[in-house]
Amino acid sequence: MSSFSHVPESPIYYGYNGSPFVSKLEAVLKLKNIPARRVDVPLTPPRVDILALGIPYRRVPVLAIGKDVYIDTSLISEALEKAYPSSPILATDVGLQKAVTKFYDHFLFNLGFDILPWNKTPKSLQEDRKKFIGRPDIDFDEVATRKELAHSKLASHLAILEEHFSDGRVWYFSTPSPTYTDAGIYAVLDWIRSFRATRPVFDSTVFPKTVAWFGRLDTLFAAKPPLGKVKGPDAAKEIFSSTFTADLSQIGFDEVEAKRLGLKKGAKVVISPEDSGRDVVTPGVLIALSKQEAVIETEQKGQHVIPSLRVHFPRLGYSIREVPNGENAKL
Ligand SMILES: N[C@@H](CCC(=O)N[C@@H](CS)C(=O)NCC(=O)O)C(=O)O
Repeated sequence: MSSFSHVPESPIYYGYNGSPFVSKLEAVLKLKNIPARRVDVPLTPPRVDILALGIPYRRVPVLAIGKDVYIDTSLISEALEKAYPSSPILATDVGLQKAVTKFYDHFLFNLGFDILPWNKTPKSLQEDRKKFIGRPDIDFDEVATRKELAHSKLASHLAILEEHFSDGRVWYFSTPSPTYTDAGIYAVLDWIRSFRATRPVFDSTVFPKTVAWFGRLDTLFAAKPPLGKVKGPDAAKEIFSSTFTADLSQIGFDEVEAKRLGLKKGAKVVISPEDSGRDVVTPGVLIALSKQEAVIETEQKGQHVIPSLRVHFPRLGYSIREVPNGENAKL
């Protein structure tokens, strides 16, 4: 990554307390000792401070390094590793780390969703999340009846972790310090543990090595200084006026993949997640494309012109499609 100026010392991210994916990012930031600052956004959209950047993407977290905005904890973590190489978290088995962490992101997040005490949540949140996961008829009372089943699945996951840690390793990949994978599994398990009913499942007599690994991370994170905060309007001002931009030549433009996708450089596209939150698309002009990343430049026209930013999406888990001519007005 290169730039016209230095990498900003303190990148800005958007999120709220209680989100396991925001916690995953915060775990990564703390492992890397990056003094990032958070813009607090509400639990449900609209999230005006993210929209103010010209980015409709509805999930959190989102992180900006200068004028480049990164989507998804997977790509955000890689971008942080490139921009802030000290205290590496992807120093070994990178492909395996990405695959394993994706497995835990997916299965443990879905499990946590089943364990969440939905009966104590406001109706408005329930309605929003039904839409978010694309299951308008989900019955949260029925989900509540599956709690014990979910606890049993959690025990099966902990059994796999126990098997993994049974050789006495300190961190997931036997590295000198925790990696991206430790951060990812820790954050989502910590979220699940926050639902009190799950506490007996984390039994140190049944899963001694796993509970000890969890405890080591609790201690390590408790000793880290807290991350900072910044207000949305100040964050937007700082992002728009930043002179730092990522070097897109490292991503390049993969013509073979572009052909497979039916896209050309400079095409007007929309990108959306393939799982949750897929009804919200982010429009822009396609400026870089690789097998792992797609970058669009936001193009905002209208009453209040918003300066362009570059928004980076992972390829896996996101779909890109060209906007037919007739729809161009929406960009
Ligand atoms: N794969 C995404 C998942 C992000 C995600 O699902 N975030 C949740 C919060 S934990 C979210 O945005 N939920 C809907 C919402 O808050 O509006 C990532 O790694 O960043």
